[in-house]
Amino acid sequence: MVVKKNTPSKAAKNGLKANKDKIEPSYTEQQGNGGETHQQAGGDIATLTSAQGIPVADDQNTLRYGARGPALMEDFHFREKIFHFDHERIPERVVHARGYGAHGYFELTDSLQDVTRAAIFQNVGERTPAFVRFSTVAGSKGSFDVARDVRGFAVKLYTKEGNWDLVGNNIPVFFIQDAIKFPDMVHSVKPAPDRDFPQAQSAHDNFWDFISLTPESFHMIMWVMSDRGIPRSFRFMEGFGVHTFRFLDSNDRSTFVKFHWKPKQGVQSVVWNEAVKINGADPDFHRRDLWSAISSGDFPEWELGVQLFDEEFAEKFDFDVLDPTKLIPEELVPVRIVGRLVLDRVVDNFFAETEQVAFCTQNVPPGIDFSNDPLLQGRNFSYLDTQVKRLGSPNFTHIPINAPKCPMAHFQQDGHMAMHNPVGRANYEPNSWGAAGGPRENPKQGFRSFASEETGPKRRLRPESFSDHYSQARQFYISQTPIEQKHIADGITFELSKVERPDIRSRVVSHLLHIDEDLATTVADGLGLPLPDPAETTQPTRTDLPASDALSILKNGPKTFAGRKMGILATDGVDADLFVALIAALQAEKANYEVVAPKIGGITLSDGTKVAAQQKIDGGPSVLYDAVAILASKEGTKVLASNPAAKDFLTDAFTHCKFIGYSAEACTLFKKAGLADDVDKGCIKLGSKNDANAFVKTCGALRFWQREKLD
Ligand code: HDE
Repeated sequence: MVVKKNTPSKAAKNGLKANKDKIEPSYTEQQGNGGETHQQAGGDIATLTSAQGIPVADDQNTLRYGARGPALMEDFHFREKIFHFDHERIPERVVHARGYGAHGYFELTDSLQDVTRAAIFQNVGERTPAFVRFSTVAGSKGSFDVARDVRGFAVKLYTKEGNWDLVGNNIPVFFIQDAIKFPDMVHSVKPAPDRDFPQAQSAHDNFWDFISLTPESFHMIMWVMSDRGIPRSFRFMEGFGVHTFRFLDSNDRSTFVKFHWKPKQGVQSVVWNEAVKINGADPDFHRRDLWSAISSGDFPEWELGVQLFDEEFAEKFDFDVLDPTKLIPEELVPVRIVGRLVLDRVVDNFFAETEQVAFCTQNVPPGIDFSNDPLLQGRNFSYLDTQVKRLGSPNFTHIPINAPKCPMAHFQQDGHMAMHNPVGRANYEPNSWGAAGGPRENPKQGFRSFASEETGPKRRLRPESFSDHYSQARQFYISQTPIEQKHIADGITFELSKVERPDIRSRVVSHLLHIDEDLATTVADGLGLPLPDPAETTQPTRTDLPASDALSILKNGPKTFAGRKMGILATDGVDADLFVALIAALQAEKANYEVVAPKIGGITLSDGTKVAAQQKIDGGPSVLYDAVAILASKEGTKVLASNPAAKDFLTDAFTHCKFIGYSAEACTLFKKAGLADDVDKGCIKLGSKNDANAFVKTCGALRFWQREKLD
């Protein structure tokens, strides 16, 4: 019998050759030994080695006895390779499992020296390295991006006096008031224990059962059911520290502070029907967006704002500043902008950085301190635990992404995977070895807690000052535009229509009656449900809280199409002048585009120019774009009219209130899509190249909301 040795295919070899210049070293040492490339033996291409550095001669065949005989235990290369593969996974985060991170910096633009001694807030112009991880909460690591959910907005700031983790969300309030309810809340939204579904969604019995029995959650519910729960991308979200924190100045004088991140790109969301379709078309929609923006040099940026207030304000404010289900309206305490956060570098390795980054609310530098918010207190307890479980060792701070970038000196030692251990003789303190005895405490520069005075009996209780659950929910609702209010009603109706038990649906509506009667009636009507009695409550809803414009997305929308993406559905033979003018207008506006064509090979313009396509029509539905243009020749329109995906492209863009530019020849597609009678001012005919600029400017409004009928 002839024994043939299995060798890499010709194509694989050619591929290697063709990409020779691009081939990265297969393994780069993580920081710790200077980040040098590990192997460079011989020729242009590095020789494959084992993890021990032994050069590998054959990576295609296991060592075996005879041609068809058993594998041999002696095959250390096979053993090591499979062993390592078997151990590649670490537990995913118990919440916020699906996330995406990037590097950047924070730059101070307004000194906060007057209220905090934190090093990061002293010198205007100083930059502090940052790593940010955005996430959904409920879904597992492999779930889709555009779930209706809260988004995590966790920022690690590598300050000169240690790491500061501001572990926030894109919503300024939370579901619960006491950390002891967190496991229940999370269990209720995650898949049920018996069937292990639904995944990454809240539209089910367990979640709404818990919510309907937890009236304190209703303010947060209004936010999650609003368009804030389905952001367009991470770049277009606000971030909030949620809890009240303290700043401490050099005399340990305390000022309360709430943190805000405001996106320079503006806040923007998608609509629900669109979200559902995006998740099918591109489950990685948000991570792809962040990766593409940063890779193309369009660096997303947020302003850091602070709301500062003192005990006196806290005393007279309508709600308890320690209650995390409440916010402080910006009209009452303005947000002072003090810096900017820029994300300008994607990760080199997702696992090493984004997966292994470990945030802890306890990580605060001198000058920043906690308040007694019971949720924050519980979080301070929780995060260390979860990191040890996930990363497997108390030495997770030795992983480069978690290590401070300022000097560290302590006597902690050993443990799994310890990379830095004390040197010299003394590993304890106090000691009498003088300077050789290692670091000492520093009462002047070191972290000091605020010396608050606490009194009261030890017991379990929810303070009376936390008992108003509906007034701010109502305030949020009345601050929205009619379109946004409609989306909230639609969102709740959709979710409850997936709830099987009518009594749970009814119980939710009984709470909505305390928030807004019209909202409750609309939802009940949408469900075909008789209006229940209002839920029992000890606190009547306050109707004197004024609307706060800052709470609406649409009242604060961006006025430009910059950073947004147009989908240009184009065919062969399309007017070259018009096509070129549209691209130029988009580029002038700093907007992006993709060409969507019947064939991925691209199109030929009327003047014979070939243009590459980025998407074939069925792979590039209009839900992936902020606005669309349909540029077709007469012949090309016929091709589109017979293509169901092209009709969907148009009808979806229309249904989702997007601006639609179209060449005169593309009119036929409106007819074929059944929209001939519906053409409105959001559908803009591009008669000549001169219309392109005006069209792109119009797209700055992002949606033509007039199209969405209000009942
Ligand atoms: Fe978290 N949360 N959380 N959380 N949280 C975690 O830590 C927890 C809460 C937030 O991108 C866990 O590393 C408790 C509020 C973000 O890595 C865990 C309570 C807010 C992230 C944990 C809360 C957050 C987490 C899970 C109730 C907004 C992702 C994995 C008291 C202000 C960070 C991990 C990342 C992650 C506990 C409530 C934000 C288990 C006990 C409120 C953005 O430690």
